[in-house]
Amino acid sequence: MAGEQSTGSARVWRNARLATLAEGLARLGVVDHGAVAARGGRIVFAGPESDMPSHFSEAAEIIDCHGRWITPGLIDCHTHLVHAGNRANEFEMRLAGASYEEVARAGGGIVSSVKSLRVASEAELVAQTLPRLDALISEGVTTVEAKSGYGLDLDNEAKSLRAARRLAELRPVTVRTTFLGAHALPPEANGDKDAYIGLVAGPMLDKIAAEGLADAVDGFCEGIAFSPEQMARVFDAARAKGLPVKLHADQLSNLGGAALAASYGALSADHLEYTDEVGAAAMAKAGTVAVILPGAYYFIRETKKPPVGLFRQHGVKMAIATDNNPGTSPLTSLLLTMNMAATLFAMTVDECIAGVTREAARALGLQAETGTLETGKWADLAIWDIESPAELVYRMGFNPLHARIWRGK
Ligand code: DI6
Ligand code: FE
Repeated sequence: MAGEQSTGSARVWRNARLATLAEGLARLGVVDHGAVAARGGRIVFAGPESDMPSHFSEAAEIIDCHGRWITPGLIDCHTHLVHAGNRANEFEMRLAGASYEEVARAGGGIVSSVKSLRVASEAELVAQTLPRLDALISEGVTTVEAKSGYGLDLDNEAKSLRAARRLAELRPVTVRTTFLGAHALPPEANGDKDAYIGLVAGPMLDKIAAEGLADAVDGFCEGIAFSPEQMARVFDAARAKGLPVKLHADQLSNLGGAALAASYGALSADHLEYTDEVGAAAMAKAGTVAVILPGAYYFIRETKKPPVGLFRQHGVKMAIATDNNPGTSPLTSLLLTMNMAATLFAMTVDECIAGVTREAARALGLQAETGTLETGKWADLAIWDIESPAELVYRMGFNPLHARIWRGK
């Protein structure tokens, strides 16, 4: 009986090659003849098959992986997945020569997505978002972050976050929600950014925190959005609620966003094309993860690359994400995102794979739960029909996923 207790309903994936991504191991922590065992949704063993306790090989449900590779389930740590409609029209304007900032200043941009989201019901939002979520899931994503930021008033920001929470009830995936009230100025604010920030940091955050709708707080620190001082007011309010912060920083210009985020101990600073050495050093000191978003860089044809070399030099951890959003990154492939990070920013294969697993978990504050194949973590796995991990980064538009396991199933 004791034996049965200890095996419970364990499942074992054997005869596999593992990229464990365990911290501090060289080259993705590869195990050539590996096995993973899970029970109760958690990993109870991951390592060489010859080291696996024998009770797992005796009593568990055993899946032969025939030498396939297993990585941690992928994590998309920065998305604006919940949105309504699309902005293909603005894409055409930009193809005809307008810049992203020009489109935004002409009343398009984020505000046009706000109009679409406000007239959509929560159910409609969920229905429009599910195909994007399914696209991510089909490539092995087991955790996804979803921001608000297209509601820009209390009811619509709450609606957006509720829709994000609902996704996790409809699909086998972990959803982390982020309140991005400070994304853009809504039309009814009549240009008064300080007054709007007062709402974001006051009644909006009060209600969203009270309802437990957000796992973190984010903002857009940029000339076309909010100043470092305004973002600091939002971060002070988040801190008072015990919510971690992140920041869209230095995407189109250097306002010192990375350093600001670091000074609040932010989980991550994201985009970072214009971040300088002061910002990189501050992030390293604070343990703030750099979230690299090549989809947005590509789609708005930015030419300034994020300072990946500086992040390496200073030991800043780097994650990679889709930034899925209707304006600057209508991208729902984390595999393609890895290829872009490698091709556009010369990130290595190992950096790319760590960037969508271990470091993406860190960017969400989930490093104790997911992102590596290690005992105690959620049994979130992706099983791939590949001969080497480099293939995950190398291909463009091909999906070699064999199976995806979320919480052991
Ligand atoms: N930076 C971005 O790239 C997205 N948000 C942000 O702060 C763009 C969002 C949009 O254009 O809808
Ligand atoms: Fe974003």
